[in-house]
Parts: sequence; C-alpha cells; structure tokens
Amino acid sequence: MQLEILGNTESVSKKGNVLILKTKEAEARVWVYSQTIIRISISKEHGADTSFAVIQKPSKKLDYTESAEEIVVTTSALKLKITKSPLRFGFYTSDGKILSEDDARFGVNWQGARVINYRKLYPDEKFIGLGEKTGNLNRRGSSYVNWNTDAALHDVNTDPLYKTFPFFIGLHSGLTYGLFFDNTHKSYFDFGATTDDTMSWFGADGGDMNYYFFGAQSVAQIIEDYTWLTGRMEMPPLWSLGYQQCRWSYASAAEVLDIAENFRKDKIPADVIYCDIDYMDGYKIFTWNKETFPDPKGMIDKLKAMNFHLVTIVDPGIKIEPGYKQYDEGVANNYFATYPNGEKFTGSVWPGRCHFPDFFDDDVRKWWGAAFTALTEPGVEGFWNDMNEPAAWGQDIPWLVTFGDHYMPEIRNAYGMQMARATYEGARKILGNKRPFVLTRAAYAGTQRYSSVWTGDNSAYDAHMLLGQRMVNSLGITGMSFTGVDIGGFTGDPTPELMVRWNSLGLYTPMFRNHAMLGTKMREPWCWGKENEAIIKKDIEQRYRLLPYIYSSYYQSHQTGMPLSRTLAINYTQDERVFDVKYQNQFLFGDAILVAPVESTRFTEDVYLPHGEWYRLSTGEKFEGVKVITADAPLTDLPVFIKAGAIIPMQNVIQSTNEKGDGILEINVWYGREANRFVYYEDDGSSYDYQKGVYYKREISFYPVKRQIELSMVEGSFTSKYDRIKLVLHGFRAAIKRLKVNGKTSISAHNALTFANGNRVIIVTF
Ligand code: MIG
Repeated sequence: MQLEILGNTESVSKKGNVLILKTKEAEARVWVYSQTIIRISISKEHGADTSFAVIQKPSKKLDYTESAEEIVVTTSALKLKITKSPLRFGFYTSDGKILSEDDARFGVNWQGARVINYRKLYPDEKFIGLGEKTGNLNRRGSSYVNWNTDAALHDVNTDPLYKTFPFFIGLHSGLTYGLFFDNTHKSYFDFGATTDDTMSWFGADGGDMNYYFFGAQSVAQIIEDYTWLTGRMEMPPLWSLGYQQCRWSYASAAEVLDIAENFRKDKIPADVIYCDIDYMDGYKIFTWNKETFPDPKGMIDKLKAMNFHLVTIVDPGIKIEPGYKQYDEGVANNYFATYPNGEKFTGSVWPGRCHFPDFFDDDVRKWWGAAFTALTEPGVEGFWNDMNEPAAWGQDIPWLVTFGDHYMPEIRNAYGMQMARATYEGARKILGNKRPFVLTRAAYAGTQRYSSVWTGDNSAYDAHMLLGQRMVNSLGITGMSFTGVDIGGFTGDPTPELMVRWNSLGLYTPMFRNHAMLGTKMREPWCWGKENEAIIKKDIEQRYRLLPYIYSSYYQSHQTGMPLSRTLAINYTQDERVFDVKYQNQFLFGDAILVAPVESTRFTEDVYLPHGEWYRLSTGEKFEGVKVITADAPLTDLPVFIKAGAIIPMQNVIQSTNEKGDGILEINVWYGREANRFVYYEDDGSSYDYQKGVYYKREISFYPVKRQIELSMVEGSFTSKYDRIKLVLHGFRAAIKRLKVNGKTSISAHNALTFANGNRVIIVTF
C-alpha cells in the first residue's frame, strides 16, 4: 500500500470565495463559513460537493495574506495559518493562541484510499463528542470506529454502535475548538489512544479529508455553530414529551387497549403507546395483522378517547412477495438496492427474504413517504424507524451492494438518516399542519432535522443505565437533543430497584420511554408491586409537572441547538472535576436542574456540585458549589439539585398532555445571589403555526439586589393555556419588593404574599 503525505504547495489561487492550494498529491480547498467556522476539503479528485449533514453555504468573503512561507486566512475570531512547504494547517484565536494544528510531520496523508489527518496532541488536551459512543465523557485515550451497526447485546465497551456523528470538541490550555469530519465512509477517531502521546488522528476508508473547524471560545457556542451548520430540531409534538410505554410487542389491539386503560385506571400519566413489529401482517411494512389488529382505526379511536397517541414501528426490509404492494411497486420502479450487475440485493430480516429501498434516491423517499397513509389513515402520528443501519440477519451485508452510484461502504453511515428523512418528509406531507413524531435507531450528523433517536438495545443492569446517560449527554453535544434510552434496559429483566431507579432518571431524559425485549417480564409501572408502582407514578407525575420547563427547554434546542441533557462539560468546561469518572454521568437537565444518576444498589452517593449554589430539590437544603457532597439517594429520591437563581415553570399533574389542568402556570424561583432570566415558551404543541408567530413567549427575570421579579411583555399571538400565574419562591429569606408585569405595571408585592407549603406564594391574574 502506498503512503502519500501531503507535500509542498505548488500553486495558490482564489476562485470566488474558495482558496485553492495544489500539491503534487492533492488539492486543498478552504472556505470561510462564518467568523468562527472554516472548512477545509482536501482531495485527490474533488467531485460534486454534496453533504447529507450540512445545510449552510460558505460566506462570500475570504480574506487572506500570503508570504513566501505561509498564507493566513483571517476572520474576526480566527486565524488559519497555512504553511506552504509542506502543506499544513493550524488554527489560532484572533489573538494568536494555538487551538489545533496538523502534526508537522504527517499532516494529511493517504494509505491507499484511506485518508487520515494526524494532529498535534496537547498534553492537557481533552476530547468530548462523537455522539452515541461507549466509554468516558473525556474520550482522551480512546479510539472509535463509525460504521452503523445493529449492536444487539452491546455491552458498556462495544464499538461501533448504531450511529455516526463524526464531530468532537477539543479542550486544552483553557481553550475550546470543534471539528466535524463530514465523511460517510467508515471512519476512525483516535484521541491519543496509542502510547505515542504526540498525536491524535481521524480518518476514513475513502472519500475526502473534508472537515469544518469551529473556533468559538465556549462549548455552548460551538454547539450553536455546529447546529447552525447541520440544522436544528423543529418543535416536537408536545405529546411525545409525555411518558411513553413500549414493548416488543403488545400482541393484539386488545392488549394495547388494556395497557392504556390500566394507566388511566391507576392514574399514572402517559401519552404514548407503541406497536412493535407484531402489529404487521407477516412483518410486511405498511400492513396490519388482520387477526390481532382487525380494526386499527377502531383501536386508535379508543386510544385517542383515552388521550393516547400510537407510534408504530417500520423497518426498511421489504418482503419479497409478489402481490404485496410495496414489493410490486419497488420492483416495477427499481427502487431497491442492487448488486453492481443490476440484480436486486436480497437479505433476510423479520419478514424473511427482503429487498431494501434505496433511500438515497429522491423518488424512493417520496414513494416511501407516501406509503405512510396506511398508518396515518387509521390515526398513527408517530413513526419508529428500526433496523436501518441497515441490519439483516448475518454479520454483514456484502459491500458490493449499491445505492445509485454509491457502493454501500461509501454511504452506509447515512442510510438510516435518509430513511428517517423519507419518513419525516412523507409524514409531514400527509399530516398537513400536524407535527409527526419520528424516532430512528441509525443516524448520521444532521439527523436532528428529521427525527429523535434512541440508543438501541441496552441491557438491564446498572452500568448500562449510567452508560445510557452518558450517551444521551454526548448525543446532545452533537446536535441531537431529542434522545432517549430504553428505560429498564431492553435485554434482560431489571430488578425492581433498578426499574424504579431507572424510571426516576428517565423522567429527566429528553425522551421518556419504557421499552423491553420479547420474552422479558412485563415492564409497565404496575408490574413491580404497589409500593414501587407508587414511586414510579410519583416520578412520572414529576415529569408532567415539569413539562412547561421541558417544552421551553426544547425551544432552546430549536433556537440554538442547546440540548436538553447537558453534560457538565458544557457549562463548567474548565472545571477538571466534571470529567472525573466518578462524576462524569452528572448533567444539567435544561438550564437549572442538576441530576446525579445513581446505581440501584447504592443509597447514598457522592455528588459534585460545580460553581454556584445549589438546592436539593426534595428537601430545599442549600449547598455551596465547587464541592463534593454525600447525598442520600433512596429509591424514592434521586439526587436532583436546583441551581440558585433558577426559574422553573411547572404545572399541576395531568394524566396526559391533552388535558388542560387547573390553568395555573407555576413559576418557581430559587433564591440566588446573581440575577437570572428564563425564556418561557408555549405554543399549541401540535401544529406548525408557531413558525408563523403563533406562540407565546415571555422572559421571566429575577433581580436579587432589587428583590424584583419581572414578567416581560408577551411576544407572539398564541393565547396561553394557563389563565393564571402563581409565583412560588424557594429559599427567600425576605419577601420580594416588586413584581413587574408587562413592562409597565409595577406593583408592590408585599400585600400579595401568602404562605403555602412553607413557600411564599403570589398569585397573579392577568
Ligand atoms: O431484531 O422490533 O432495537 O427496540 O424492539 C430486533 C423488535 C428488532 C430491535 C430494536 C428494538 C425492537 C426490536 N428490534
């Protein structure tokens, strides 16, 4: 195999907004995307410039200076120093601090078709990111492969898994940078995993050395930039944020209805129930089993009457069976993946021998999307995409399989994303102004535009619960905010303690779904004895209490890409202790709720509270930050802390998001020394009218020195579903002095104070 290292620059030119540098081996192109984002693409043979992930175009401007030795590309925030001989790239802050640079010796090189970038590794450098990966929060010392895989039975070290997010953030010398390697081939990341401590590297089996460098000086800003580049999620349907109950499988309509009824009978809030593969006729996609689900519409109507939404699974494999609509149409139109000789590729999955739609093709996506009427007509609004790595029985799919012009190895990692896209676009069209819920197992960078994700087949043991939380936190770094794990663990049977504990953590997961594998014990909240059911119920109720806060936090994801579940590395980047393996699973849920996951066998836990002051949610006890505390952690009370100054809107317990509740929006404020604000957001929770200004948004601010709370004017034309606001003040030693509503009205708050549950309460009617 030939090794070629990028050599000396032979020519430099600028064509419009792209700077072009040629060496004997290849051509490097440089674009500025924003003041903090620069793209470099190095290729021996630049082809069409396409991306599944990126939705932005480069800026029209590129400023650079050139000397005999180097070229410097400058933005207001960054300097890219390009050394000409040999051609090497180094990124600096505008004031000249080095962020990241090529290894001077090896830089970019090729080993055959494989393209690699060796980069200098700094002694204190840490790495976070790559989305759904096993291992520690700090990925220093680890290496990973991206090759979307049906990783059934994966353990806490398995790699690769289902998804590909070739984006990481590097941290060193008090600085931050990000790097997105936009390449769908099998790819590799090595964060200093070898004993050579001088280099980190990444590369791919083929394609171009095509990456985006992010130079913003905070993790939050880098996430904002990355999601500007690759897109952000739309507002999710509110019902999908409620409790979701799933199982492989509820075997009949009667069982589905029975489960739903049980939630209502036991007054356990829930919004969603799922049909896994057994609802279909012989696992044929877009069909219903006539015996077990004879009247889907009748069933769904009954579910709707109980305020339940139904989500159904779809797999990519289309059964080979003449007479089956999807098969006939797929064959007639050549919609399936083939071998190079045009023969259709056949693989076996649940339905038996199958062909696989080429989701990379526009027509195929349209055809697939339109087929969802079989599900939407009876009333399904949620679509669960499984097996889309793609998976078939056996270890692998022949690498000869072609999708259009591409062999599978070139684009396998984007197949699941394109299936989710087809599903989303189809459902979007059919449902008109209604928001679909899409959930996918396989994904590539940018999938947040189409779908939520879950972490696949986890297992019912503690280490997997903790791993799942790290994965959710890590997915958040890579633009995926709407994420979840199978609560309880897919494989195996959790102990009652694990089930209760996992559920108490699950309520603080962006997607709150209980799911279990075929053959495991039943998992629903009432399967664990009366006492445990009561705890589970209370925790699910807490989820519903928090929905106004959760929904507002999703608005942040929609606006800025900031995820719901935030590793502490986002806000406390320079604090070494948040990377300590002991505390690495802790996270902020939204702006202000710190959650410390605890194994089900431990009833006290060391918790690291970062900078600031913190209140234990359950007791009101206050703690100084930058300290480790030992927290009680009985199964009834997961250690959850509220940041001083926090503003958290809540509502009363409702049984589903369809219920109006008591009409009171409860704004909870925890006293803190620093001023704080929270953007409260609400809309109809189900349509796209919010994109036309039909929303309700106001800023809630707390000023400790003035002892003032302010509710700003409302922005948007939506009428809030709450007709009263109640302020609940926690940890205030003295009353607030002033309450300012809508900018103008300023009233003295003293007289309005009453006491309830030890907290001072003001009721404001507007
Ligand atoms: O071969 O549809 O990860 O959530 O329950 C297994 C059955 C196929 C794998 C998914 C899991 C789902 C299961 N599926």
